[in-house]
Amino acid sequence: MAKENQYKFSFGPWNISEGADPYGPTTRPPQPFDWKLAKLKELGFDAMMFHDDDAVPDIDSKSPDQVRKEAKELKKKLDDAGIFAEMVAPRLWFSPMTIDGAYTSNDPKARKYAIDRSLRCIDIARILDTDLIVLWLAREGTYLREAKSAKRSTELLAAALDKMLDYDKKIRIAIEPKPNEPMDIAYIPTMGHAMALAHLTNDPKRVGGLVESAHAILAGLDPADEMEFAMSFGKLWSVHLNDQNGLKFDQDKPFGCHSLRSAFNQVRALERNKYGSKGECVAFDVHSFRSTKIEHAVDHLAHSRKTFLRLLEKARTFDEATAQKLIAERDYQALDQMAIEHLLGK
Ligand code: GLO
Ligand code: MG
Repeated sequence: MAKENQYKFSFGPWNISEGADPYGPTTRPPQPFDWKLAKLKELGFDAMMFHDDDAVPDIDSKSPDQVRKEAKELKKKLDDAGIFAEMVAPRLWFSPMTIDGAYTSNDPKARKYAIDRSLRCIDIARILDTDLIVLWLAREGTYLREAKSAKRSTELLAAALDKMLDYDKKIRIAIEPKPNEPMDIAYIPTMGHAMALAHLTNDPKRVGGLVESAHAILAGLDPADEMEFAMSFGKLWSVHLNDQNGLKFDQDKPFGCHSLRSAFNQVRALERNKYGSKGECVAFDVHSFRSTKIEHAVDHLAHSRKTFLRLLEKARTFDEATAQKLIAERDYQALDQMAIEHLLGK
């Protein structure tokens, strides 16, 4: 198996989930945070991702002092386990305040709520000793075009980012684009949008991106290309590896389970651009199938990591010299077969 050297792995508490879907209830009992942290360690992961309210549950009902106190307790727990926090993300899509969007809501009180909450999230990140804030802009879109303006929404997003960048000069913000779900059409659907939005802020170099494989596929794009696009700006600050069978609901399947070839190309993109050499993590934003029994509640995470390491071996042993020769000869037919044979193995 490939050496793990520069790669550090993470997942979030929400990736050990209970199997509920819009059509049926949970199928597995919930597990406490300490159980999830112990599993993360047991599986050989290095870091955990957090929503602000994973770190401090019921955050909206707590004073800033209480939030800080609980974040410090969590930091101690992580230190004791030898695990670091990769990032913190404000969960801006649950509150009754953000029904019509957070930063782009038509209600100024909702927009203020979203910014205040994002600043609390930065407080937590500071205490957990990470400079990375992830923004999945879940409800920043509309159900109908007449309800909002894309130009005004883009300006509101840039203004919200400015507030965060000004609040703490050390944080970096990684935007996690997604084209749809829960919204019909989201305002920042692709990495191109995220990179462009950075340039409307007062500190573009501190605004980068996170590519989730499934989100790129939902946008009709190639995840490996989305990753290399962000890396050409030096701005791929995290990845959420998973898989997705075409244009359906967001499936968050185990990495490589639908398209091994696409997964191979994602790993190859990361490897050949030395992803991870500045401490970036490989995160798996995957979910168990609803049918999974509790005894197997973390298998999708172990499997995703194992598949990544197997594909890393494949990326490292890909015959680059022959590939270059075939490219020079424009024999892409042979290059295609070479990639297939390489993945099939002996
Ligand atoms: C949903 C997203 C979500 C985010 C997470 C971190 O589609 O992938 O899981 O990654 O909330 O912000
Ligand atoms: Mg994600």
